[in-house]
Amino acid sequence: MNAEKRKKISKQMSYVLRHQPDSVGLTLAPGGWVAVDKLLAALKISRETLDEVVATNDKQRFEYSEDAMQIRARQGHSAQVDLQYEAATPPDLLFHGTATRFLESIFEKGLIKGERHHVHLSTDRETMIAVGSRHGKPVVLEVDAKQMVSDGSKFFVTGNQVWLTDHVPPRYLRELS
Ligand code: HQG
Repeated sequence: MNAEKRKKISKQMSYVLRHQPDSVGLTLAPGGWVAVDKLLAALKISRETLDEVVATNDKQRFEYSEDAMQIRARQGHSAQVDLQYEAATPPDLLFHGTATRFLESIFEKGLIKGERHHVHLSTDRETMIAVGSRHGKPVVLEVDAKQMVSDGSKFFVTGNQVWLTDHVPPRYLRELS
């Protein structure tokens, strides 16, 4: 399968597993899980194809259950589902990539999750530049996760090292030059 074909299937999977499972007659079980055989039937692809897309996905967006009978998106959902993340203690500093055009609003309201379940943060500045570039001229914000934890914020980490939280108030944010 070529990279273009893999990307197309990955996008379909993101749509179904994060946003609109009902568009193909599926529902997400707690944790965001869907039976693999149902997803294969819905997307009309083989298990071999699915395995290849999951294994080669640039951001490791999807994961199988331990018995490999179920699959889910690791994060990024807007569909209503209890994702059952377990709280974890983040590193002292995290980063968020965004576009310069959002900064004024971000320093007014903080980082908000919008349609998604959480605000997405990372330990990796480089990745965050790429994430910000999706929206315009990229800029990276430093998040004082240590202070947030001591002030009572909860964090979650996904299997591909994306850190999630509910809201980052402006006082914990600093623009990196
Ligand atoms: C911004 C990708 C104005 C926020 C990435 C972002 C990520 C505000 C945009 C994942 C704001 C939302 C998520 C405020 C936040 N005022 N703008 N108060 N607070 N924003 O796509 O973080 O490829 O929903 O900075 O790798 O860009 O999909 O979130 O620019 O992990 O797997 O509003 O999506 O992963 O955009 O990206 P998004 P995001 P995937």
